[in-house]
Amino acid sequence: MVDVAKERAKKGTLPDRSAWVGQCQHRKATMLRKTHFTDTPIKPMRVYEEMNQAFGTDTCYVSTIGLSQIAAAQFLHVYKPRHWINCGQAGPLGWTIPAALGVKVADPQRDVVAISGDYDFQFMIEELAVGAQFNLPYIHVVVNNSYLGLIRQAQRQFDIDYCVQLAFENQNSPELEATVSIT
Ligand SMILES: Cc1ncc(C[n+]2csc(CCOP(=O)(O)OP(=O)(O)O)c2C)c(N)n1
Ligand SMILES: [Mg+2]
Repeated sequence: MVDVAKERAKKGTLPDRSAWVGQCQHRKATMLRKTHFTDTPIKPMRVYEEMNQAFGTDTCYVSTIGLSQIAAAQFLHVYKPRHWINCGQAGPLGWTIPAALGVKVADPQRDVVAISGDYDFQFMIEELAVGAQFNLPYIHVVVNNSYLGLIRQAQRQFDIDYCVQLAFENQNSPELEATVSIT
């Protein structure tokens, strides 16, 4: 595709999209959404604000699917190519932990930060032990809303609330540390 585009540019037949690019850049610079909420419990937007402050411009984010991933794609600042590792936005739950470990193996110098919803995180939680066994350090941020949030949202908005249970009491990190010996 790039080759074809280059050829067309040479011939002068490539459409000029610079006005559209300019509009997008203007919207990005002026229409950022509010993140500075001070509510308790913490609002997800505030999580991303804190992440943007805590993690540097070299950070490589890994995520899979869910409200947490969709919001991450919109709120997190990614500064380099191939530093937003994602399986096509609608991926298989559980992918995040093994994918983060894979990125770390492929490039041990990378600062890897994974971001999951609570359900994605627990889907293949046993992989944390693999990370510990092979000494693959990375940071995992879990946005825990005790819900399959993306599915619950569809239930409520599209009137398909057929009493399918999507809320669940789940793990929290002190219990995890005790169970899998990971900090
Ligand atoms: C293996 C698999 N099963 C089901 C789904 C459908 N699905 C997409 S998001 C989601 C809920 C995710 O919940 P959570 O990880 O807690 O994220 P949240 O939306 O709450 O942020 C489900 C069940 C999927 N993508 N992959
Ligand atoms: Mg959730």
